[in-house]
Amino acid sequence: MKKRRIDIAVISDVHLGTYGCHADELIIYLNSIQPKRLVLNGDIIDMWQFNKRYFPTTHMKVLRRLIEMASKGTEVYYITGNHDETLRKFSDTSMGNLHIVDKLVLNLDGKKAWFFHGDIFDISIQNAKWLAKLGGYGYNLLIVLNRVVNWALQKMGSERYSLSKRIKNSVKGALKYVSDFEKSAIELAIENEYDYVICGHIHQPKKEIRTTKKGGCMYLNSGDWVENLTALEYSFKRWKIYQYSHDKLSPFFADVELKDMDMQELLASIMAEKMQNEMKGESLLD
Ligand SMILES: [Mn+2]
Repeated sequence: MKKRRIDIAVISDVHLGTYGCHADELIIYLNSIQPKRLVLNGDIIDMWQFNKRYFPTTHMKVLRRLIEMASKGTEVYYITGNHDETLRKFSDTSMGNLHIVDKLVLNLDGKKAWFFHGDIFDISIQNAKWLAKLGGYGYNLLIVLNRVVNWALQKMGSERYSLSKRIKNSVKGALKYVSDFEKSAIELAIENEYDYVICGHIHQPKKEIRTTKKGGCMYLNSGDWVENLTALEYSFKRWKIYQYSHDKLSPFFADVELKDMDMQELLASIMAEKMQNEMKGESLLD
């Protein structure tokens, strides 16, 4: 099967290292594409959960595949999120085609695209107005603010701010949060004259053109690989939402090596072979 050639693929909220992560499906997706640029828009590796010591082979394989893509010529941008904020120490460093950043601006066929994870809105979602005035400076300020609040919460013995918990607590609250999030991202993007604003974080895939009194902008969200199994793809000057569940070709890209790694199956086949040989040996002796 030929891999699909696309200009840009965007994924986010993979949460490697957690039970909810659909790593197998993600590997199949990554095997099916050959993007010029791959944007990992935050929460790829979930470092909040690392103390649980869960990191299966398939999750490792996702990382290997990403590195392989970078080594084969894809420009890979790892934008840090809140669950992988530990990597913010390495922001603005590059290793070959792999770049670690906090946010990214790309020129797409003459249009300005702004990529960031979106956790900057966690603490001050109501304050997009003054935030917009601060521009890029406000973004960095909010990253620090979020970090300080989380640090303080942990010091006081309570859990750090968790969006998923908040969403689970009330459906109504969650809906409001999502719409506030989208509104903040759009206002901020219009204020800064971006044509596209591309986020993750809220696990809600979306593509929508929005206008305010000040102008218009396309809002995009790549969704997640926990529940929605979605990505964003940019080719031929347009954006599309990719949905794994609608991809009829995905079975053809299942990783052979990955299947071989099913240890139980592998052990069973080794045992079966061994038993057969032993039986043959016995019958020879007879
Ligand atoms: Mn997040």
